[in-house]
Amino acid sequence: MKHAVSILALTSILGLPALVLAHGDVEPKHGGVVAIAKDIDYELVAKPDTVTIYVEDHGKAVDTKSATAKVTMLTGSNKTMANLAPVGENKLEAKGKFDAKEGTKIIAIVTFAGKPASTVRFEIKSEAHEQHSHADKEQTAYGMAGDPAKVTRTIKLSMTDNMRFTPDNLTIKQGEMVKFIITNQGKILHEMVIGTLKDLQEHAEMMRKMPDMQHDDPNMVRIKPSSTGEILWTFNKPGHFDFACLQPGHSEAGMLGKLNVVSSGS
Ligand SMILES: [Cu+2]
Repeated sequence: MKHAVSILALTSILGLPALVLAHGDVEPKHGGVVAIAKDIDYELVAKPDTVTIYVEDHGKAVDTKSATAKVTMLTGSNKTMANLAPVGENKLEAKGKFDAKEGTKIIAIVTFAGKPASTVRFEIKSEAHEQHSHADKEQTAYGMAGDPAKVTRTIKLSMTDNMRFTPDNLTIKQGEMVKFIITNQGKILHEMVIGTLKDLQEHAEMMRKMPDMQHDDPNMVRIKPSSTGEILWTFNKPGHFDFACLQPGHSEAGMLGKLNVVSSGS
């Protein structure tokens, strides 16, 4: 077998349904899987002995000579890490032994010199699945990323070291585009992640496996002590959703909240 990976697809590590593609489909050019982060396209090709990431900006190759990438592959409970270095043109590559197969989740932290790192997530799916990309404004069961120009409501929340959000039970009308302004009043790091309890639990599990992993998904914000952060979220689907702090142990200690999105028809 020359290659272990055939058709690849991508979802977020939360396993969110990839329904709407805000940036449109980007076709893989090298037989890999394409993910978009901050408007840059990344194509990951995983072979048993090599992992390569190709970087493009709207179809144009991005010179990667000042870039590096740190890749974490999770296949079941097996974790493999690799540091990718520039190998010319728009490529970053690492040699090693990689066991990428259906179900493998791959997280790449790509850093260009002098710029903040981007987190890019890939998941290898079977051939039966279609190619999807995880765009920033992906529709989820609990809404989608908001637009700062279209905020219709602001909700202030605080988080404390006794593992509570205040308030922790919110009623929102379907269609509201909410700007959450969240203040960490504690002395330790907290975060707020919006989702369904199931997604949040899966995410918490991933956090336990990779405690150093940084995130930049639109449904979450990580807030340092005595600091304030924001989430912009459009609640375009009715239902009962949740939010939580997924720092290890926090949601288990009660750092959770409820979001009740009431249908615009009621
Ligand atoms: Cu917390």
